[in-house]
This record gives sequence, structure tokens and C-alpha cells, in this order.
Amino acid sequence: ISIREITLHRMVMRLKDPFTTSFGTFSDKEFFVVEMEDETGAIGFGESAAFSSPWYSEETVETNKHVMEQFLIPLLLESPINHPDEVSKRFEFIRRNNMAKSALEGAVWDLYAKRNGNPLYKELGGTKQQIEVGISIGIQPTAKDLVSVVEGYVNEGYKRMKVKIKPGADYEMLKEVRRHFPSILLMADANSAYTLDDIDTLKKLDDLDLMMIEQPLAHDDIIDHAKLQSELATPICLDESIHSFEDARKAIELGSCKIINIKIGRVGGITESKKIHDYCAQQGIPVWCGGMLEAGIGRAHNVAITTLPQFVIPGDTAGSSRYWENDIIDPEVIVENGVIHVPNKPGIGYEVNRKVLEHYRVSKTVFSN
Ligand code: OSB
Ligand code: MG
Repeated sequence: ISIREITLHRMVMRLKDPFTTSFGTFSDKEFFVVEMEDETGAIGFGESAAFSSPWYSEETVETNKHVMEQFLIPLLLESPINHPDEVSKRFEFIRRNNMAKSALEGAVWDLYAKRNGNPLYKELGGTKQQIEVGISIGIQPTAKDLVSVVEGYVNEGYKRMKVKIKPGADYEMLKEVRRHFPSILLMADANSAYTLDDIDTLKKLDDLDLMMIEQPLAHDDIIDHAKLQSELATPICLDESIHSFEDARKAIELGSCKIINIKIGRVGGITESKKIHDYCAQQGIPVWCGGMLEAGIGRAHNVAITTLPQFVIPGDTAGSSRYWENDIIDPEVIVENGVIHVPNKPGIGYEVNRKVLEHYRVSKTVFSN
């Protein structure tokens, strides 16, 4: 594969509804669509995951731009590659900046699958024709609001409800949800809002029959999480703390979590995601696919990776209409009864809608060799 041209489309899309987490509220998603063309004219697409502000991780839209333009794109244009697995190796000496790496690697994977005439999910070794999905629900003003939002998604058929929590908006709110819906699959995501000083609050959550609690403690911790897990019946799932296969191995070895949320961007791409997936399968650790409020291209990559067998828990890949007035892919991601039917067309399996892409695009930069 000889990459001839890489185009960065800088995008801004307004979310239908602002999304609130323990660290802040998102109203717009700014990101890059990466378009990549090889010597045969095959085209692949990737999407950057970082947010505008470094709240979730240290990466931002601007750092993604800087690192892609100054370091990663030249490395891709420099010489041909044989397989997408080589991309993460080529990028390895650049420290971190996983979301920048992943945006480019995702486009290489799509391009490679299209060259071969295969759906991306099959190139990854995926087996499922349909995937089950849940939904992530932002912090609501009151328990009553939360219950009615949950009810809406239960009626839409989503298979698992994830509720964002923070100190002061946790046990009592979740208790109300549990009281109204005694048998739904329910979990909480704290996005690092607690410390071990909050252990009494966190232990109370054990009463609510949660599937898991996601990232209760610091974004860079695996030690305190291990202490906490030894005191909690509810499984801990790590999100922010896991940036690589090595992080996953260490967290599992320490007993810091019993479940892992895999986000392709956070771990630096599909190749690293597969490594984590395979290791978790070997260790009997369930995984599921997280989300970064992606538009259609990012969601399509998430759908593809979720077809791997150890993705045994419904992920956060909700339908396009949950986020966007108009998504950038055609058809949009449709969720029916909590299920996405995996497309069988080559590559990511969805067409990029050029009209919508251009509508939300604020600038475009082309790199070629
Ligand atoms: O922790 O998974 C997270 C959204 C923004 C930042 C962090 C997270 C989230 C979500 C929503 O939970 C995921 C999605 O619906 O794409
Ligand atoms: Mg999370």
C-alpha cells in the first residue's frame, strides 16, 4: 500500500442535546475526518476522537492536528506498508498521542479492506452479523428527569443503560432508576470523579445490582482501583486508565478491574484494540466498545471492532440519530431493538455523505508526496 494523498477535513458538528459528564458538558463535537488515497485510487476514512478541551485525556483537536501534520502524516507518506498492523509499529517511537495515531490508522484499515474487497469487520476477524448496543446517558438535573430519559431508551430497545454519575448525583439517582426498572442492565460511569475517601458512597452502589462501575477513581490510576475492587462487589470497568495492551495487562494482573472498555482512539488504533481484546479473551475479562461521541465514520469503526468475539457486553455505539441531525455517513447507523446490523459492504461498510461532510466542514488540508 503506497499512500499518495491524505486529506484532513476539519469538522464541527452540533450535538442534538448537550451531553454532561462529571468533568463538563459537551455541546459541539470538533474532529477531523481523515481521507486517504493509495496508488490504486482506493480511498479510506478515519475519524479523530479527541475533544476540543483536554478534560477526558490530554489530547485535543489541536494536538491531534499538530501531531498528525508534523509527525505522523510524513511517516505514512514516506514509504509503502504491507499491512495496517505496520502503522502502529511505524508510529511507536512517537510517545502517546493515541487519538492522533488512531485517526490515521483507521483510514489505513478502511482503505486496506476496500482494496481487498472485504468488509472491515471480516478483515479484523469479526464474526457477528449483528451487535447489541446500549446507550450512555449524561448527568440529568433530577432523578425524575433521569428516570424519564431512561424510560425513553428502554422503550427504544437499548440493551444496557449507562448513567453518568458524580458526587452528589449518584446513589439516590440510580436508586430511583433501579426502582422503576428492576431488571434492566444498568451501570454507572464516574469519569474519575471519586477518590478512595468516597469509599462509603461507592460501597452503597453495591445494593443496586449494577453490571459495573466505570472509572470511579483517577484517570491515571490502577493502584487505588485495585484497592477499591477488593472492597466492592460491583465489578470495576476501566476506561481512562487504559491506553495500551501493557496498561491492560498490568491492570488485570493487579486486579484493578474485572471488565475493560475499549475505545479505539484511546488505545491508539485497531491493531492495539485487537491485542487488548485477544489478551482479555485469554484472561476471561469481558470487554465492550466505548464511545467518544463520534460521528458516523468513528461509529462505523466501532461497529466493526465490536464484531470480535470477546465484545460480550453491549457497547456505547448508539444510533446516529441519538447524536446528530444529519450524520456524515449513508446510511446512518440504525439501532433497532438495541441491535445494529453489521454492513457487508467493503471497508467500514457505510458511504461517506460528501454533501453533509462539506456542510459541517470548516477547513480542509491536503498532504501528498
Ligand atoms: O467516558 O465513555 C466516556 C462521552 C464523552 C466523554 C467520555 C465518555 C462519553 C460517553 C458517551 O460515555 C459515549 C458515546 O455515546 O459515544
Ligand atoms: Mg467512560
